[in-house]
This record gives sequence, C-alpha cells and structure tokens, in this order.
Amino acid sequence: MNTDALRGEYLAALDAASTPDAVEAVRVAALGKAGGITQLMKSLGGMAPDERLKVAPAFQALREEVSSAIEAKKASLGRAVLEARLASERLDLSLPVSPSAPGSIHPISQVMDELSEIFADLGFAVAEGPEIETDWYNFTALNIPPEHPARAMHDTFYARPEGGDEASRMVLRTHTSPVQIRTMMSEKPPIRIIAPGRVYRSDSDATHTPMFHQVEGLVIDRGITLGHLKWTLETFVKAFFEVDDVTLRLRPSFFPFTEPGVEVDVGCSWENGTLKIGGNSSWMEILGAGMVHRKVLENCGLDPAEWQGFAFGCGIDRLAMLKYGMTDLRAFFDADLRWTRHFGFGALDVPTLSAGVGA
Ligand code: 2NL
Repeated sequence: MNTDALRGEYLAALDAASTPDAVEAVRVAALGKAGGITQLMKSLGGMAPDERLKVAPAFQALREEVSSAIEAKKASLGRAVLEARLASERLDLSLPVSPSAPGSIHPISQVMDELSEIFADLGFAVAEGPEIETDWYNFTALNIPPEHPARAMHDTFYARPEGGDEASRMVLRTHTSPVQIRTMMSEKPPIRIIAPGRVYRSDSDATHTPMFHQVEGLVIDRGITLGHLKWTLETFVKAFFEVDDVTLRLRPSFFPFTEPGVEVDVGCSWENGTLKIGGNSSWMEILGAGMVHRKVLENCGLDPAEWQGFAFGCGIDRLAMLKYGMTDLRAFFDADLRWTRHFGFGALDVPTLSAGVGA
C-alpha cells in the first residue's frame, strides 16, 4: 500500500480547499467512516502480525499528518473568515456624527448638558462617582448616623443587607451627595462642583420612579454665606428657564447635612392654564439647599473655622418636565422614538449660553 500517494492526494486537496466546507469534504474522504485512511487502518486487522508490525507505523504517521494538516487549514480559514468580517464591520468612531442620523438626545441628557453648560460658565466642574456606594459615603459622612430616621425617609435599596459595617455595607446611592463627600476628601478647597447623575429610592407610583436623576452643587471656600447661595441659584434659574424676571423665596427647612437648610421656591404665574416660570402670582418649590453642616465638613477633614460652603440639590426629571412641558414622568422610560424626536434635540445641537441653552 502506497502511503505516499494517499498523502500527496489529501495534502493537495487541502491546499486547494478555500472554504470550511471544502476542508470538511477532505476530512470525510480521508478520515470519515469510509475514508481512505480509515480503510487503511482497518486493513491492519487482516494482516499477519509481522507484516502489520512493518506497515503500521507508516499508516499511523500518515493519519497523524493528514489530521493535523486538516486542523491547521481549518484554523487558518477561520482566522481569514474572522479577519474578513472584522474588516467589513469596521467603524471609524472618530468620524463626526452624520447630521441625518436617526437618533435624538433624550430630554434628560439634554437638561444635564444644559446644567453643565450653565454651571461651567460660573466656574463649576462636573464631578462623578459610583452609583453603588458604601453606607458611610451615602449616609454617615452626611451626618446621618445608622439609627437616624432620615435613613427610612430615603427608601434605600441595600445591595448587601446581611450585615457588615458601614464601610463595607453597600447601598444604591439615594442622592449624589456622596460624590461631593469624595471630592471634599480628595481635593483641596476652594471647590466648585456640580454632581449630576442617577439616584435610586425604593419608591414607585405615578410621580416617583425607583431610579431618577439628580443634580447637586457644592461650593467650599472662605467666607461663603447664604447670599452666595441665593445669587448662584438665581443666576442658574434665569439661565435655565431663559427668563430675566425671577424671584426666589428661601423658606427654612431641615436636612441633616445642612445648617441652616432651606427650601427654594421660584415665583411663577398661570398663563392659559399652564404654569410659567417668572412673575409672582404663585410659588413653586424647585430646590433644596443650605449651608454645609460643620459635622459634614469635619467628616471630610475640613476645619469649619476656616472653610464654609453651600450646597443644593434638585431633581433633573422634574426640571425637564417643567421646562419642556411634559406631564407624565413615565414617558421618560418608554423608549418611544416618536416621543424623543418630538423634542428634537439633535446630537449636534450642543447647548451653549450664547445661543440660549435649549433654544
Ligand atoms: C433635595 C435637597 C439637598 C444638599 C442636597 C448637600 C451635599 C453635601 C453637603 C450638604 Cl456634601 N448638602 N446636598 C443640601 C441640601 C439639599 O437636596 O430636595 N434634593 C432633591
């Protein structure tokens, strides 16, 4: 039996094979049930022992050589297929977005961009942090100790409720304040930041979703007063709602992390059945704020005798509804393209102060 002829035949067929199917056909012809090499191996059974000893090593070597050549060809064809696919699916992410791209910016993203633009102009940086936080950053550092009733008010999602101390117990952040805590601990004052992002509370009805968006702001410097807070919020509200005639009203309120704490109402008026920002026929609460509590400063390693600050927080979803006239919170989460297109925020229309944010 001439193994060299079989070897030449199969290796030539493999060489010519240019698809995975063609390689499989060679495998079947050589090593399949009725394949040439399989027949050769079967013929060993009918041989006299001394003859078998003489030819078996050559048969086995042939089988090894052909099957490893098949594997090698399969692998190289697989690589070629993958490379062709990668080349055909190549995307250049550095290309500018096409003006005719079908998507549009979600109103919440739009409002976040507007907020960033307004506060950047006032010298604020945008800060971010983890959405899964330790109990300490979300509560204890903010003067909310473990037994404090404010913890129940926050309807917290506990990620690892089975115990551990406040450094290892994890929660879904109930506000973006832990971002400010992290900034105060890692950076030297003066600090001016806003922290926009997702927050989580176990609360779900017509006016609450378990995930919503919040923006908080923080200023730390020497000699900061409520006056700075009021001016900053007034400037923000004027730019955001694009009205010059705004009046803010600060009412005393309580937050464990502020002293004093205030709730902030904006003057508004009814026009044809819809509430407009500006005027003074009624008030609407839009923000919570206050001077940073000295215990919070101390928890972050700042000396309250040297450093003071103000902070504020407000819901982005509500800001978006007020500015763009949405009545149903649930639409934010429906992923209905007709709804997002209706607002027409194009990917290229980046908010700028000179053009009027959101214009
Ligand atoms: C609200 C009220 C508020 C703050 C957030 C804050 C953060 C630090 C220190 C002190 Cl690190 N305060 N944030 C202060 C007052 C109110 O949010 O109604 N949010 C939806």
